Amino acid sequence: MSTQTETRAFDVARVRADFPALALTVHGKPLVYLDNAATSHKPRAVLDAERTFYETMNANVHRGVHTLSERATEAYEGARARVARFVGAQSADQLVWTRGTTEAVNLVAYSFVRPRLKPGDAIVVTQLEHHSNIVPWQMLCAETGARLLVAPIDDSGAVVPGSFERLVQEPGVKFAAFAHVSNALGTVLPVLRMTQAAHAAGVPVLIDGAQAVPHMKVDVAALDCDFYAFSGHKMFAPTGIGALIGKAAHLEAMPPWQGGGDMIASVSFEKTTYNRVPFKFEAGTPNIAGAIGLGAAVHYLGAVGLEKIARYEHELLVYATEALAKVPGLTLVGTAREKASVLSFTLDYAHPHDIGTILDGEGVAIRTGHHCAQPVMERFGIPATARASLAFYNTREEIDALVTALAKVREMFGS
Ligand code: C6P
Repeated sequence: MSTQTETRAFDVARVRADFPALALTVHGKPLVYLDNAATSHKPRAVLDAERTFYETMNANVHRGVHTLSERATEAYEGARARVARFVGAQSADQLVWTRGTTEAVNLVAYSFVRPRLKPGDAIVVTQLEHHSNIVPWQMLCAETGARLLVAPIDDSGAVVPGSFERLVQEPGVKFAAFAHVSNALGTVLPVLRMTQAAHAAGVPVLIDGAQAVPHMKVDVAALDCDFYAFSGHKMFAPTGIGALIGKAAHLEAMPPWQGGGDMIASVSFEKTTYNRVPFKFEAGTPNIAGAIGLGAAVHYLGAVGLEKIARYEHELLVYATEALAKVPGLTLVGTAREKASVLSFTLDYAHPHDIGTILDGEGVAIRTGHHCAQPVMERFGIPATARASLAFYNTREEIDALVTALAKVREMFGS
């Protein structure tokens, strides 16, 4: 695709101008930011929304009758409605604000799954999961005597066909949790099929959408998943805010998990009654500015257009995959047919940490290591990879800069 066609389909230069951090230089070189799976940069619309909150309505929510508190509450609840709509939830009450994906998974583990487990029961995950979709389940298993069953992945990094479907049918399986998109490899999991298979076996599911929501249109109602978790900071919103979407009936039936202000209806030493959903899961003063920032981020994404973003990123991923294939000694780890925005690789003459350091010297930011997905590394028999992860503001020129910087690594380490 020529730059001209690219411009017509999707004006990447215009989008880039919205992100102040993309104009940074690092070690005297223009920043080439390819670490979007770790966290994304923020458009001015998000930065402005946070600033406007603090400058024009800073107050606590749900508490005051004064004007600022009413303004803050309106903006905060408006953001909840907007974010819920963005992922296809039928009601804003289905969205519980959390600190991010990690907290959302832990909430479900503690409040929904824990009371259902007895010794010998099981939870199904996949080998692709991020640690935050493994460890909370392991902690529950250790506490209750339940088992963790793991659907394996094949050499391409896709879940072995039929393995998940078989595991959810095993006796005693009470829950299944799996990623929508793998952060370590970029594999897109067949989440609709997996949800249907789990439901056919009577097993509720949680989908970890941390790496999906920034890259594709997500519709939780169409997926019919029981829970869907995601983080604001990976989708161009501030850190410290994220969401759990839950089916209304589940959220109603679940006990609260943290006690404190705002999650109660009334408190006395004899008896405390809880607030309604979703507030009963939101103890304490929330991240008000963060929620408003996330609301602004989804408004921004909606204006750019998720379909356009997905198409552009797919083309960029194909371009990057072809470009990296030409780098001598480079092995791409994760070659599943369905992939989104992640290129994990090794070089047979340099350790990933050395690759990352040399690339940084060239202004190219990638992540190196196990990416909080050590079982994935173990599956491929490697300790770490170098990972370039894309967002819709990245360009072909930046992929070329990555390839040029990799040539420097070869100069220094290659034979
Ligand atoms: N992955 C990465 O570099 P939090 O930290 O709660 O916002 O998100 C955790 C998380 C959960 N699931 C997936 C699939 C993820 O990718 C992440 C975060 C980052 O890959 C930081 S470790």
